Amino acid sequence: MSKEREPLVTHIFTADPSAHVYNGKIYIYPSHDIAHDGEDNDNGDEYQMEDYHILSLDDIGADCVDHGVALHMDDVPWVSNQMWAPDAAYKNGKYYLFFPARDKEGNFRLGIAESDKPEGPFKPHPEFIKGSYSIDPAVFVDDDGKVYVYNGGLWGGQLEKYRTGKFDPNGTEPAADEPAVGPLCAVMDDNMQEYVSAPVNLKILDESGEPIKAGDEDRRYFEGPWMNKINGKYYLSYSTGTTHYLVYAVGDDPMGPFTYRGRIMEPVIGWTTHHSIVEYNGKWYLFYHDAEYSGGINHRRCVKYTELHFDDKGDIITIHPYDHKK
Ligand code: FUB
Repeated sequence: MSKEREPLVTHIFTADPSAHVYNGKIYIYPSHDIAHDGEDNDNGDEYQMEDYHILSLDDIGADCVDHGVALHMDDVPWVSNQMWAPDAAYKNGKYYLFFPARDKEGNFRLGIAESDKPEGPFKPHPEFIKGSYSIDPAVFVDDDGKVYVYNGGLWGGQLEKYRTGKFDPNGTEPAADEPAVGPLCAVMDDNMQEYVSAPVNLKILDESGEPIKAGDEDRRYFEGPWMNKINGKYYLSYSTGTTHYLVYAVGDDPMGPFTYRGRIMEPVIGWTTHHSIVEYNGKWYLFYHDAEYSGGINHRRCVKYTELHFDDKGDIITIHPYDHKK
């Protein structure tokens, strides 16, 4: 039985879980960490992933099913390496896997692969999405059917290298007192093939309506965006990277602006923290990963889940990931 705050599976290392409910089950679209002994650095070279396994739970608490390899980088013509955090979406009777990977020039791009089944196998589009860059796609289908792709990650994810609008290999983050770089958002065309227009950086504001500054590392966007619509409000959640928090900001429109609201989860074991939030049978769950099972090896992570609670103002109650062990 899969239990709350325990690894969903341990026969492979998994991370960056994107959870969705399809056909009454919870499907989890994670990265697949490979246990190698290569370098661990700020460029993310330790995350050498090559394929995706889709996981599913028939119910909360049920045994987790690994559906095997759903897509391998050898089957994607434009990919050179590092298939990082994916997400999935259902539209027009098909399932779409969105994934980041390095192209033949070594730049991260987003690709799409399609299937008739939520667990795949997925058939990749031959090219990456034109105009896409950086990592960590999160695909949100709004009630009107419009599909938004959120993404972006600093450092290894290259987001700060596009501040001029073009890739600059020497591009850096803004100064500490300047507005932070926001996550990207683009709208997909109805056929789920291309962006309708170029991605834009979203605004995340503080309680005074001022942009969160790059030096505010407890609150500024780093990577791993996720979008939920809850009681008509758009909850954008993300990782703060260097300070290792999962946090969220709320807005009235899927393209923002968003106002910072608080912390979802305190740091987990391991450098990265990356999550998704899903409603299942009237309860909310946070899917996340940590490196507890591998003894803290950053690139040997395990996906877990725990119930998420809101207070009566709609604020998320902060989770302390290891408090249940005290
Ligand atoms: O798994 C590789 C990278 O680590 C992801 O893209 C980031 O979000 C971080 O979890």
